[in-house]
Amino acid sequence: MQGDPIDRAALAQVKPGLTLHADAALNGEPEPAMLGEPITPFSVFFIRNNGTLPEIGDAAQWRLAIDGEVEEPRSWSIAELQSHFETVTETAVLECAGNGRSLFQPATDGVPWRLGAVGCARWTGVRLRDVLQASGVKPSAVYTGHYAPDRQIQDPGRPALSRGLPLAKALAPETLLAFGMNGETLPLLHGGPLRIVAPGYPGSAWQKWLDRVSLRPHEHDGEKMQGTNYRLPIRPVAPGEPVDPSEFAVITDIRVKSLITTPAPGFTAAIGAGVAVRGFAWSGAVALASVRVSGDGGESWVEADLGEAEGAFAWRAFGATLPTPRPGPIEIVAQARDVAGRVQPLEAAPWNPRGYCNNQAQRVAGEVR
Ligand SMILES: Nc1nc2c(c(=O)[nH]1)N[C@H]1C(S)=C(S)[C@@H](COP(=O)(O)O)O[C@H]1N2
Ligand SMILES: [Mo]
Repeated sequence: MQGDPIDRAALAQVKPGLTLHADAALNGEPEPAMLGEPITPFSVFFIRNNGTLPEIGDAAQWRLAIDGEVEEPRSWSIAELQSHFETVTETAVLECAGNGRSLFQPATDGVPWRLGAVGCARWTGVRLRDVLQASGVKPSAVYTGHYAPDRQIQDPGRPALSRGLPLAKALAPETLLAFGMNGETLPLLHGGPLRIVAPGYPGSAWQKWLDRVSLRPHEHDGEKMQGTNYRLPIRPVAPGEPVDPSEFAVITDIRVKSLITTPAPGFTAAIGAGVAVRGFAWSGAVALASVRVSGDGGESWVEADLGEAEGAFAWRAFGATLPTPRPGPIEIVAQARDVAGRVQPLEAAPWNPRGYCNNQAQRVAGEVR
């Protein structure tokens, strides 16, 4: 696959169940029911591209440049990264900031993601911190800028995406330059040979096909760091309200959230048998605390059992059995809470012009009979 620009038909071969969105770039997501594994396999992991898929060629020739506000600019092959720095594996949720966008009213611009633009994988690489420190971080550095060869489909002269991280996140021990995913070589579709892994940050910060990190003396000003791109209003805005781009700030930590993977919408449950609810919950910098589940649309609640986390940035399985005493419609809701007490909104999450960070509680309707 490496080196061949993949088309929609080829994507359907390697990720057969994904629903592809109708734009020119390759964007696809699974149904929640396909995400029942604690470690999301490649075959069902969502894929999000702002532009073309680059032609990568021989991964052995790949080089990562480190420059900008450093004492000594350097460049590394993957093999050199592996031999100079400690290799670590971090299990972490990758969620697109636009996941859940299609639930916003009124609708916003952007890929109309439902709930499947999220997965949890084991990412293997070296710490970005170690590689930056090998070049000597200047006191003037405050942000990283990430670069990759993919281009905008309408304008091949422009990078598809160039985003960055605040220096503290770039130097955090969990932030990786990853060349492995789920115990295998990082696939081209997920940014191989090299990508940023920024656990707790939205997917846009996880630059794929990374060939350069430049330390910046100010917030990175690359494509998709400005205007309304991957930014949220700094004040509450009414749904549909136009907001001046000066009133936006870059999205950092993702919000507490849960995904019901079973039952699926339209399920039936037998009277008296109960219905088993299962899924995963996660949050960003602030740890997940608990998940509660309702079988009456949020009137009454049952505390869910929580599984162990495979590290601070992995998602955690939750499960509960809800009673089904009477026949009729049933609506399941799950609501996660973080240790700071923040919860998923039961109704709409704060509307914003580009439809980011929708962590409203998922509802799954079925019938008892
Ligand atoms: N070079 C590059 N990196 C990128 C993107 C992109 O378009 N180009 N999209 C970003 C966004 S918005 C997301 S959500 C994740 C998706 O990662 P995945 O395709 O491996 O699931 O990649 C990020 N990294
Ligand atoms: Mo994204």
